Amino acid sequence: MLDRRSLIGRIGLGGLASLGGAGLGPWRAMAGEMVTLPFGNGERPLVAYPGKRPLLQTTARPPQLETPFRVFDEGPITPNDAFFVRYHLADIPTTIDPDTFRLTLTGHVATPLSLSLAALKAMPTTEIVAVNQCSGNSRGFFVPRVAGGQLANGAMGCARWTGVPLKAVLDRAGVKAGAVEVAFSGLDGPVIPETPDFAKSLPLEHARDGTVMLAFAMNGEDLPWLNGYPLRLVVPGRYGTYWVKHLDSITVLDKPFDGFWMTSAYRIPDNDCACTEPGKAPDKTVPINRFTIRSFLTNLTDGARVTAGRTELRGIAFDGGSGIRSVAVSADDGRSWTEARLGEDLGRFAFRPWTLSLDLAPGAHAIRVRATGHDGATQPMESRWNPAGYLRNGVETTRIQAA
Ligand SMILES: Nc1nc2c(c(=O)[nH]1)N[C@H]1C(S)=C(S)[C@@H](COP(=O)(O)O)O[C@H]1N2
Ligand SMILES: [Mo]
Repeated sequence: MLDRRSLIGRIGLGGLASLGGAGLGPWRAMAGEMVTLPFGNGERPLVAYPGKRPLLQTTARPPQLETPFRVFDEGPITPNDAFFVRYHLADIPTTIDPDTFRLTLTGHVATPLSLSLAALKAMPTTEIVAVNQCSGNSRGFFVPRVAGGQLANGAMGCARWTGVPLKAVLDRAGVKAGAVEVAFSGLDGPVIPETPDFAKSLPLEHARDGTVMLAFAMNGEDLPWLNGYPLRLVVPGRYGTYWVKHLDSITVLDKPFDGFWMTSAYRIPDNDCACTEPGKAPDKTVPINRFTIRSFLTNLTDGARVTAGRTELRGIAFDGGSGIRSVAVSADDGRSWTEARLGEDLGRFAFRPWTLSLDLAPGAHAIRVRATGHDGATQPMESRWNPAGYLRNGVETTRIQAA
C-alpha cells in the first residue's frame, strides 16, 4: 500500500482529498527519458508511476509497464517497485478501503462467503516464490511481427507471495458436487459497457491443488497498488493472465466459464509445438496454461565489450514448475555447450540463478543460453511462431566483443 507521505511527494496535495482509506487518488505519471527496445518502433518512455521506479511504458491507459532488463541481474527476486504492470481495462481502481473491502465467494457452494481482509489474514497463511510472466512477454521479437503489446523481455518477475491457499477458502465455503470450474474477477472494469469485463477461470481440480493462492503480500509488503492491492490470485507456473488483481469475486461454476477472456482471448494452438506457420491461424485452440521453459543471460547485453580472457557470465532460468535441472551456455554459435553452475534454489516456480566463468578469445562471440527442466523439456534453438505472440522461449543469443 502506498503511504500518504509518498503520495504527497508524487502527486501533490491536490489528489489527497479524494483518498478514502488507501488509494492512488487522481494521479499522473511522471515522464522521463526514453529507452529504445531492440525492434522496430521500440522507443519507450521511462515513466515513474506511484509505488514504482521508472519503468518502460508500453501504454498509459491502461497502465502497461515493463521492467528494465538490467533489474533481472540484481538477483532472483524482482523488487516490488520494479515489477512489471499489465492491465487490459482502463477503469482501474484508484481508491480501495482495506476495512470495507470484501472478497465474495458465491455460486455452486454450500455457504457463500463474504470475507474481509482481516478475516482472510486470520486464516493459516502460506508463502511461495513464483514467477509471474505475461503471455505476451517478448512479443516484440516475433518475426513476422504480430499484433498486441510490443514487449521485450521485461514482462516477467519473480516474487515471494504470501497469502491463503485458494483451496482453504473453497473448503470453507463447501464446493457442491457437480462443480467444474472456478471463475475470478477484480475491481477494475471497462470504460464502455461493450467491452467484456476481465474475468478468468481455472478447472476445479487446479483451483484445489494447493498451489493456487489468494495473495495479500509480495516480498514481505502489502501488494503494490498496480500489482493488485489488496488481494490477487497467484497461479504458480501459469501465465499472468490467470493472476487476477484486485480480486474481489470468486464464483464456483457447474459448467465451464464462457467469458471472453477464456473463450476468445489468451488461446494457443492445440498442437505439440503450440505453433503455426507464420501468418496462419490455428485450426483448433486451447486456453494458454503453463510457462514454457526459458533462460537469460543478465549481466551482458547485446553489443557489450568485455576484456578477453576469463569472463563471468550470470543469468536466470525458469519453467512452468518442474524446476530447472541444468543450464548450458555456448559461446561458439551452438557448436559446444558448457554446463553452468546453478545458484540458490528458491523453489520450483522461482527464477533459478546461474553463473559460469568462460575463457573468451579476442573477437566476436555469440553467447547462447539453454535451460533444461526436471521434466526433460528444453528450449528450441529458434522461437516458434503463433498469431498472438505467446509462449516465446527460443534460445536467447547475446552478441558481444572481447578485446
Ligand atoms: N484485475 C485484473 N487482473 C489482471 C489483469 C487485468 O487486466 N485485470 N491482467 C492479467 C495479466 S494478462 C497479467 S500478465 C498479470 C500481470 O500482473 P502484474 O500487473 O502484477 O505484473 O495480471 C493479470 N491480472
Ligand atoms: Mo498478460
